[in-house]
Amino acid sequence: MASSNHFISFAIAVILLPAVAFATEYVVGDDNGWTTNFDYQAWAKGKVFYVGDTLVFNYIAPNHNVYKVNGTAFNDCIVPPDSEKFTSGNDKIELKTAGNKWYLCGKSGHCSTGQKLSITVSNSSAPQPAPSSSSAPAAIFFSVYQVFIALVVILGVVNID
Ligand SMILES: *[C@@H]1O[C@H](CO)[C@@H](O)[C@H](O)[C@H]1NC(C)=O
Ligand SMILES: *[C@@H]1O[C@H](CO)[C@@H](O)[C@H](O)[C@H]1NC(C)=O
Ligand SMILES: [Cu+2]
Repeated sequence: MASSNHFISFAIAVILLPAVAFATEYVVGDDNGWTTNFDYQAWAKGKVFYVGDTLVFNYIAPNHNVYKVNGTAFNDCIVPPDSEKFTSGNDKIELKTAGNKWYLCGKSGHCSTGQKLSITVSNSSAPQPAPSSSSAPAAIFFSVYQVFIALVVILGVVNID
């Protein structure tokens, strides 16, 4: 009895997990934080960013900032006047849509010395969560079926004399 309860709890957890577990928080530059003279393209290389993930920019507040810009501004290290700006020093930016995203520091000379990050965000509906959430109902069905059969056997309901 206890084991069937455990199994059902486990099965429910398996269904609920993908929604939460795959939202990753990325600290940009890891322990280096958001600074000049760091290769953020090398940092981003090999990482796969999904919609729902979050970027965290850590820096000492007045010394840097984060602007979300477009590709042209990124390449030229300029900040268009209408750009979204972050200044807290612990800026958490959720990746809400798929596509290319560009960020840079607006302090004079910082972008041109490497304080810029470009990433590509993928639709989260892509490969990861899909298989586990679609196989979970089948797992529950079979476990319930097995528990039922076990009960039938234990209770001796199949006493066909
Ligand atoms: C980037 O933004 C600037 C200023 O808002 C604009 O003039 C330019 O056309 C934009 N470039 C692209 C590729 O969207
Ligand atoms: C992401 O998914 C949305 C809705 O399913 C779609 O409209 C959009 O084009 C997709 N974007 C990319 C980059 O695949
Ligand atoms: Cu800076």
